[in-house]
Amino acid sequence: MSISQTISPQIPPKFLLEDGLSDECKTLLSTLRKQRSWLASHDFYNYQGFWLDPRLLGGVLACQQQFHAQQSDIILVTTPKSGTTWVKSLLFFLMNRKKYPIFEQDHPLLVKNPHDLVPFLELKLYVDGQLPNFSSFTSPRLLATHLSFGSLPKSIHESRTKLVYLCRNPRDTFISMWHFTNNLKLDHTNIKSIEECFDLFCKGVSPYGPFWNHVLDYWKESIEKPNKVLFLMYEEIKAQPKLQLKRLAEFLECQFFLEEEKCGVVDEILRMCSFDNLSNLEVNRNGKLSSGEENKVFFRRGEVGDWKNYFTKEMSEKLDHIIKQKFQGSGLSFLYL
Ligand code: PAP
Repeated sequence: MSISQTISPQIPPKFLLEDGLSDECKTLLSTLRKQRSWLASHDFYNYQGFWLDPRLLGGVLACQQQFHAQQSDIILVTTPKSGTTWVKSLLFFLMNRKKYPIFEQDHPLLVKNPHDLVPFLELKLYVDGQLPNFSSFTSPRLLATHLSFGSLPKSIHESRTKLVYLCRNPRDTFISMWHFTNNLKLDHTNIKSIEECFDLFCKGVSPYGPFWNHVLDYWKESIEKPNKVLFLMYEEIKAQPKLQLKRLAEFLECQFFLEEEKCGVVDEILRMCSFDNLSNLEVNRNGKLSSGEENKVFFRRGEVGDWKNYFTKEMSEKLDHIIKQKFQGSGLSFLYL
């Protein structure tokens, strides 16, 4: 499939627009290491060890300086394209099942995209450097971020805030990221090839990359502080959705009652959040996020193993070699199919 077939013209999300970089960001950017990025229009900058689109820096700085975590906050942290949309919806159903009973016809997830209900700190709430208004959030606040462990706002480390971490095997993550980046491009004539992006990914240059540092930092933290960080993998949720949802509920101390299980609540949450169901809702077929992206760009294939349609033998070997080296001794391994 050629990438041009998958592109639809759309309004670029706010964080990709040219203007609006504060003087603080411009000064900081001038001191940071840069690398050519997946986007032809500008470079990535290395901030605190991770590669960032410069237009995200304002949001990152603002949330680092201004976000005050509450003890009851629940923050979903993910590597980009690891299934964030899916787990946001699972979290929202799970934590709000008293307020919004699962079987009701007017559940918010039927009319809103999960990204609007569980917003990203640095991409949505603090994107213009503004202090967001949290007044509509009820406790526990459900929030999300792609930030690396070391770049999280200090108050998250210092509070009892729980972190749910999600990652995905690097091959499918890369393919999903490549499609998504191409869909976000403003100038479709300047599309970078899969080979070029793969080369950058292998060098650690990807949104919020290096991929392996992001994953390893949270993995280690989840082992050291299992009550603070729950480590989830896309492939494991695919393979054993019920088990993983119950694990999530247990970690967040909101286990399912026997009565709920008997009534089919667990199965219904999984059905509602399934790729088929979510991607076919009118809001996700034709709606847009408040930040401008079309909701449908968050739903592509939703499978494990799509990498097989793109990876050559050489690509698999090269990435395997890197992953083996980076994850050696960590006890962590990925599932590819
Ligand atoms: P983000 O980082 O921009 O928030 P994220 O939701 O993490 O994106 O990743 C999108 C991927 O999750 C897509 O994968 P694909 O490109 O390989 O298809 C998307 O299809 C997949 N996805 C979205 N919703 C679901 C779901 N309900 N179940 C399984 N996969 C899903």
